[in-house]
Amino acid sequence: MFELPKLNYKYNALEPYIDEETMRIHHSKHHQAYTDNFNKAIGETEESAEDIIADIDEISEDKRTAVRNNGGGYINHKLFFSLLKKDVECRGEILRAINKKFGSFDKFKEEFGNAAKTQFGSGWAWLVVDEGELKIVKTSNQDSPLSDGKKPILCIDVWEHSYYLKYQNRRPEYIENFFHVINWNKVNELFLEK
Ligand code: MN3
Repeated sequence: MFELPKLNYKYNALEPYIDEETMRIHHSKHHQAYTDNFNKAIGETEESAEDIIADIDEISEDKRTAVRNNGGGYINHKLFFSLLKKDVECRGEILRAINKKFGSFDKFKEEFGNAAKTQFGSGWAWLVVDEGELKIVKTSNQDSPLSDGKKPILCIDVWEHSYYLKYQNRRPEYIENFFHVINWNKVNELFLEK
């Protein structure tokens, strides 16, 4: 049985960029629902959720869509919530790699922001490591880059439930403010694991 991962910060810790009520509902309702529905879809298993999603084609066809959507929702939110912390500076290896790949941090921010803005409908924008290289990708619904063999190290949830209470239709403002709550130390750790 998979359990809802606990947050190591309070629901109000990301104010004013992400409001307390959004965090409470997003974690205790949405992430909980993905967790419960993933358990229902997958049943007993010894595998990690990440491995299941990476090898999604091995799941029998009758269960695959439910596992992909709810297992994806489970691991995507697990990563997303673990990467949030206010006012952490981007530095170290990850900053060097970003500068090398994108030219500058501002250029990276622009490209990542554009991916998040232009994801049509519900989905995610990601910074991934793909064969040793940093890349920005988008996915729809709860699809994970893991299913394409890419390792996600940063993600932004652009489902309306992640910003609508505070930002309504102003997705670009949510994305701009998201840059204040990225735990770059954690992103750096994931990058160095590659
Ligand atoms: Mn969400």
